[in-house]
Amino acid sequence: MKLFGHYDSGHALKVKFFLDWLNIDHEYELVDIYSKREDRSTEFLTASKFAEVPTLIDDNNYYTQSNAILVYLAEKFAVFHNDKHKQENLQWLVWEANKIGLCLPQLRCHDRLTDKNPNFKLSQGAYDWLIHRYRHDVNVLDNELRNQKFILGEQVSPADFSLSAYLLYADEINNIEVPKNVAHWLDRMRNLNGWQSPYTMLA
Ligand SMILES: N[C@@H](CCC(=O)N[C@@H](CS)C(=O)NCC(=O)O)C(=O)O
Repeated sequence: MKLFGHYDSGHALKVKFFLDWLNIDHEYELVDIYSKREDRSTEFLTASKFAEVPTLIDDNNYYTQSNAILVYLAEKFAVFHNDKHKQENLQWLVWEANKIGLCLPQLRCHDRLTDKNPNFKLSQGAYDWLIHRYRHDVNVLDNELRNQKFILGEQVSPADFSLSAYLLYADEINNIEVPKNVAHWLDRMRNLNGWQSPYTMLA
């Protein structure tokens, strides 16, 4: 199994942290996501339908889209307890892609990464809207976590790796607050086996 990623990618962090938590032996390769797409390696471009990280190669099959990769791995390593558990995970994985995964990556790129790509700079209107979206969505998450350790109860689930990934970079993003229940849950994520800073895990 081989994973392609980058330390600036919360999408890649979801998959790398999940593999490390599961203690699955795998190869890892850093892809320069700031390079021109056509300059990336042939192996990566062949495997990655969208030329993006994360991309996973397993048994000569190619997998892209972070949340879809989490589902593939959770199925392969029997992490879902039953159909209901899988469905509950899918609900949060789809929510993440449209909520936290919409606002935080763009805000972080705007605040931290415009030197690497000037196109990451947001207009004031887009910036204000994403901050507004974040504040609403993080409170949905905070409310859900008020009486439980992880998103689906007492045990960590694949959805936690997805929901937490960009929040684990929250201290790099200006003008956002992490509410109390979310902050405690992020501490629990950092206490799981396999956790290291993204800059170490995905170097
Ligand atoms: N929806 C995708 C997003 C993947 C994505 O946007 N990857 C970025 C890094 S976070 C990337 O590879 N960017 C390089 C490029 O687009 O050329 C997922 O969930 O995996």
